[in-house]
Amino acid sequence: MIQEEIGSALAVHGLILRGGLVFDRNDSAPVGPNGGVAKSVLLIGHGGAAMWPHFHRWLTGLAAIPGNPLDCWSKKVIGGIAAQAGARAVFPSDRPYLPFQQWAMRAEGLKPSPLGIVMHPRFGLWHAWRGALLFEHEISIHVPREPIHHCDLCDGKPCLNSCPVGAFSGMGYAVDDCVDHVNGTDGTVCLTRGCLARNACPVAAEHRYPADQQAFHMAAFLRARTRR
Ligand code: B12
Repeated sequence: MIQEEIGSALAVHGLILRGGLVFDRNDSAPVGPNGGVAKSVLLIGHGGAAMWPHFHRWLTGLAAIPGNPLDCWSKKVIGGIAAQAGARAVFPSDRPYLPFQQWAMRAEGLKPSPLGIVMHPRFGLWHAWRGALLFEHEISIHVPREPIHHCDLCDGKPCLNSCPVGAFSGMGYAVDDCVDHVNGTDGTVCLTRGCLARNACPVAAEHRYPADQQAFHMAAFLRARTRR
């Protein structure tokens, strides 16, 4: 299966190929499909809410799913494509955590926003990764020219002034303050409409997730934090 075919298979589910990289000797590359060390990886994710209707349709009518249903859907869809492509699929929620953001920044030439979430030139903060395909051979990778980093051009940085408990600062992300707030009675807006800091970003507002998707991710994030 060549990369265009993988891209077409993903598009049916609202997913996209998000570049890739050939591991170098500074990487502790994971194991590939045949048990050897992987030589390369292709990243898979979504821009904006494109995958949401596909996931939602799949979820509707299913009995309760243990764990995060989005992880379950990602494993089903991407696992199937990996099998056809002769690759090993790995996922952002796999333990121990794989450095998805670091791989992705190299693959697409991206940089983090002040929130820590990686900024995308087209989708702003409204994108994520759902999996990756590992290969034991080198694949040909298109290396992007360094894209615009919107945060460099953003004067007011409203993302840093919009969290009700100041969880985002130059000191990093105060996860416990965020979780305590979102779990409390004053956190209803964050819980139902999504992170206020992320929503304050003026970039790519047209790709902002719909309210039900934002509420889904916030609930999943709280569950992940509690399970730790
Ligand atoms: C653990 C984790 C968390 C932890 C935070 C850990 C921390 N100390 O900051 C918790 C559960 C709190 C969390 C929260 C969120 N996360 Co998170 N998280 C992860 C996860 C599963 C592992 C990170 C890791 O340890 N990687 C391994 C190390 C070696 O790699 P690294 O690149 O150096 O990782 C560092 C960063 O990823 C950072 N980090 C992780 N999440 C977040 C979130 C924020 C806001 C910040 C500042 C930093 C941060 O912590 C790591 C260690 O320092 C990654 C997926 C992955 N496998 O990377 C998603 C991931 C980083 N999270 C993601 C997202 C979107 C979120 C949320 C915004 C989810 C939401 N609600 O929609 C929230 C933020 C809360 C909010 N206010 O909205 C996305 C980021 C997408 C992007 N565009 O960059 C990822 C890549 C998952 C994905 N499927 O794409 N997350």
